Amino acid sequence: MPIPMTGNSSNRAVLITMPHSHYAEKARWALDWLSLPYSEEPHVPLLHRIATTRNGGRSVPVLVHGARRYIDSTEIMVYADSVCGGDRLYPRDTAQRRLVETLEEQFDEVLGPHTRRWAYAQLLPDRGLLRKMMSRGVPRAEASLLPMIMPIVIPAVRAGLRITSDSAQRSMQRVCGIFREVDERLADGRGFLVGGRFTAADLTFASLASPVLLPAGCRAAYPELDEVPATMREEVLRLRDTEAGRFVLRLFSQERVRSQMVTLG
Ligand SMILES: N[C@@H](CCC(=O)N[C@@H](CS)C(=O)NCC(=O)O)C(=O)O
Repeated sequence: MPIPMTGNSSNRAVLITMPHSHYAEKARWALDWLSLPYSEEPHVPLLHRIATTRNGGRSVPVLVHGARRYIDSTEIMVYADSVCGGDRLYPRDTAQRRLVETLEEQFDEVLGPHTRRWAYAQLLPDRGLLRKMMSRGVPRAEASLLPMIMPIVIPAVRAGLRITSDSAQRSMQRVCGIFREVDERLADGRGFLVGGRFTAADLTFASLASPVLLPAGCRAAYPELDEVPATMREEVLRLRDTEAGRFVLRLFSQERVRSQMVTLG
């Protein structure tokens, strides 16, 4: 059972995010799962850097908890697991923990960047949709600046992530490769990737696969399936219809909804 920390404001952690970030969803899911009280502080792209650099980071998510700062989603999960007693997301068993960490690293380093690049390649041309995604829950003043920020952010994302139609296609091939590996791991009928229970490996796979599956229950600000371009929709539906895709949809519908205690603010 979750061990909630006392929920007074001095104990409450702050999670700095961008609304559409899948790495932020990974950290948010971990905090929700562990029932660690926190407030979320979402920012629009570019302005997020004011909040992250002030706390010694760069990308989102960043977790601020008292005097402590965690500037990477994995650091946040490891910290949150330990502060909530340990053995919740990272098994105490050494061999299992090593496998969880190996899978998490592969999903962080390969799956996350490739799902992001492919999804951005589909969505960058639709400014209206991007604006809706990037402004969800952010301070009103930041949302009102988005029309001025987007002409800077869109080319920066294209250049920074080296997005072309070829690179997007290659990213989808890498995503399919990882989905096949997960299919194989699940082929014996197991319900979770490691040790017969939900761990950081499952949470990381589901969160970082979410941009190509747009699962119900995901708290990242994604478009609805019927809002995305037809080519994206077809690919999402095809991926949902794989073992790995069905696994992610199940994790969101069963595990993600178990604990939702965030306060936006
Ligand atoms: N290794 C980092 C990756 C986080 C990441 O790539 N975040 C992206 C959003 S999905 C970001 O903040 N990009 C903008 C930036 O780097 O300033 C983690 O796991 O937290």
